[in-house]
Amino acid sequence: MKRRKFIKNASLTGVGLAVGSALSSCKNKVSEESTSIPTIQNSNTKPILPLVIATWHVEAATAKAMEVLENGGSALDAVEKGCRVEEANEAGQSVGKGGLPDREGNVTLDACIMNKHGDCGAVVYLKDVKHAVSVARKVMEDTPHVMLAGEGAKQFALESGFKEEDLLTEASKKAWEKWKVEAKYKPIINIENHDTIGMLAVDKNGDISGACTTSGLAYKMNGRVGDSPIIGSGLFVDNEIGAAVATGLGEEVVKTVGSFLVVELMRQGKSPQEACEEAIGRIVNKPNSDYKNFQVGYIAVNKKGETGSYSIHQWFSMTKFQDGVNQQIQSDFYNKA
Ligand code: SD4
Repeated sequence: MKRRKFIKNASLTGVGLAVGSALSSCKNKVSEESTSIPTIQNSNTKPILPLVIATWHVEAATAKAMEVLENGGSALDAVEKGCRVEEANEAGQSVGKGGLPDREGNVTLDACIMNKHGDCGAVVYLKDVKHAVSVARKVMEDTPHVMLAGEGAKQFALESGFKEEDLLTEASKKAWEKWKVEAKYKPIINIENHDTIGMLAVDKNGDISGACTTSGLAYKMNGRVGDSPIIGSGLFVDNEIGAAVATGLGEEVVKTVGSFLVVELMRQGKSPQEACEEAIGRIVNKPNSDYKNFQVGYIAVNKKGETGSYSIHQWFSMTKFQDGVNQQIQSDFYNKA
């Protein structure tokens, strides 16, 4: 099992240990010998804006988003442009081009986006168009709808000028062919097939937007859609309160409407960290919860610019770009047994 190596985390104490910015690194390359730099995560002072956070180790994506924000772009532009970096990265086998296919060899993408007004757009089961997040934005901006699926989503994308291309790369095809030898399907925790990118940005005006994009679970059933494009589950933004985004086994996120729950918990006064922890608690504390066999992780930001992340199992991380530092922060987690 391929595990990522992470820096140590101290998110519960409000102190994160940082990896120096490595803008050119991609998510599969994590230095084991990182220098740690203490950073204050939560404070009562004026938020240091702009700010970007994303699920997993995606420093190139958060760097792109920050570039947009520093050039005066909106949080919405930032999350879209940031997510596109991973969608175009063929080495990442869980987002956009190069995503691992379903059991029948189809690469199908799910994505959504939400802006400061609470407007949102989503695509599900999108084939042959890699920038699902941008198609989702077009759904939000150019249609009277929130979600388009399958053939209709593709038709809309092509009519809107998106390029049609085969998303199944040689590497992903080989991985699928190897999988077919045994064709055993069960969600596996903490490996590359749980690697959706969810991104939240707060621009210099304090306005928040978010996006989420994925090829979904590797070797899923044909037609399966997860949490990532479902507003309230994979992503939720309330510009008055904050925002949250999820990764991991989508079915479990959908059952607890996870991202909406995190935002509502922040509305009740919880910090982003406390809200993420309680939302994970809702999953693991269910009677008969099978949490030992799957992973879910949340990241969140509030209006004060405080951030949090939490997962069921170890090895989930958040990338955070704030105040000139683009760093990976390992998430605290529930299952310490
Ligand atoms: C899904 N939540 O389709 C996504 C998968 C994921 O990292 O997050 N992978 O269920």
